[in-house]
Amino acid sequence: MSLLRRLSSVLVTGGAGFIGTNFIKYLFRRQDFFGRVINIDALTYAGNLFNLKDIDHDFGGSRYFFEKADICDRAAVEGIFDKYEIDTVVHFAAESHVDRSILGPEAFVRTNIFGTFTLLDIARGRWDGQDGVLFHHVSTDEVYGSLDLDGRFSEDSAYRPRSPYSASKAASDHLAMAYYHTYHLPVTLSNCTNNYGPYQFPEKLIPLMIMNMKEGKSLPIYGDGKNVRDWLFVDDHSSAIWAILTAGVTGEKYNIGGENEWENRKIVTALCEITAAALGRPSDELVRLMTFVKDRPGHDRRYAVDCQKIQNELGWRRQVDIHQGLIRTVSWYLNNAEWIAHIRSGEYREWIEQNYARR
Ligand code: NAD
Ligand code: TDX
Repeated sequence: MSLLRRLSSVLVTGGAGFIGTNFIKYLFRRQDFFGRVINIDALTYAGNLFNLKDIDHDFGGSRYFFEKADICDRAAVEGIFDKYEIDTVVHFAAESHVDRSILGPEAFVRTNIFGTFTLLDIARGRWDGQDGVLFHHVSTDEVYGSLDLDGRFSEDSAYRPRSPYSASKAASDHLAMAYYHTYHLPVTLSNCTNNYGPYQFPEKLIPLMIMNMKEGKSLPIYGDGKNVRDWLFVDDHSSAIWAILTAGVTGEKYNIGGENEWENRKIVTALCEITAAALGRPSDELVRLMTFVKDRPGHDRRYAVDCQKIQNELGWRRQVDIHQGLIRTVSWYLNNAEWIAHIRSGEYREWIEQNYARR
């Protein structure tokens, strides 16, 4: 049996975002993680350090460090690499919302392509020939394009991105693999389906719907609502990344999926039932809020991935079933009014400035 790779000084980019936050919490919950985490985040609209108040309280200054930095800023990132002797990069930082990429693609090209290039290039320079280091690039199933009713994407499927977001992620995937093939940078890559769970910015389908239900606002369903997404609870994404970091093979890519395909209108109906039960209201009242609106331009019809490779080679399995995951998610959003108020008001930025100014 091969030994698991040890993680000592882990640079998490975009750790103040949805998946990055959940991943950092996941690492510190693990009994077999003894390393430290350096979270670098530019704190865009999607980054919220308030998410990690507990981690900062328990581990700040000893095993957890935050550095406000833009991944496109070479000098800043080089300084952080040197200061913390980074041996592992888990690269989440990105512009992540498809609708925003349609309205303003430039930020996506900048952060997702140039930012990823900058990180890869710094890792290449700093790690030149070093053993035991790893750059893990976190990506999406959207790079493969859109499916009809049948079939699933495998790791060998061709890239056919169709939105500025997925095109920018596809470019970043190609850069990561190019750094492996050309410069022998130890790289792994994962392409995951739609995540859901706590701390997701309420522009994405599931948190937006829960918050609108709570406030009695309409629930906008794009097009005919028959687009299909495969949903994975965010902690299952974290455990898959852990499996890759500790046992993945460099130069390999791994699909990660929930094997949980839902039409949008059906998942929103399920959310109406769960949220109604939690609020003690009749579900019909919430279902009536569903409103079919103009479709997203270039809206991908269906995503689904074959994730047998990570299951067979690394022994990863999804743990959270969709019904339980949705109940946990609804309950989190209904019980975290303070987080929602922060994210909406921008107050959390003041909190960051006050708290981090003292360091
Ligand atoms: P998110 O938008 O919630 O968080 C992104 C984080 O990156 C934020 O904290 C933001 O401040 C930070 N950031 C943005 N630009 C930056 C820059 N230039 N420099 C430094 N930090 C910057 O995104 P998410 O949903 O947590 O997604 C994380 C990663 O996972 C992304 O790479 C995304 O493509 C990928 N992914 C997401 C999903 C999903 O369903 N959300 C699924 C598959 C893959
Ligand atoms: O108001 C809405 N109404 C609606 O019908 C919103 C916000 C979305 N939708 C539809 C569009 C999609 O078919 O719901 C589906 C899910 O939409 P999003 O939550 O915006 O996610 P998606 O576009 O599928 O992309 C997500 O999953 C893959 C993440 O945002 C990406 O970062 C990730 O790579």
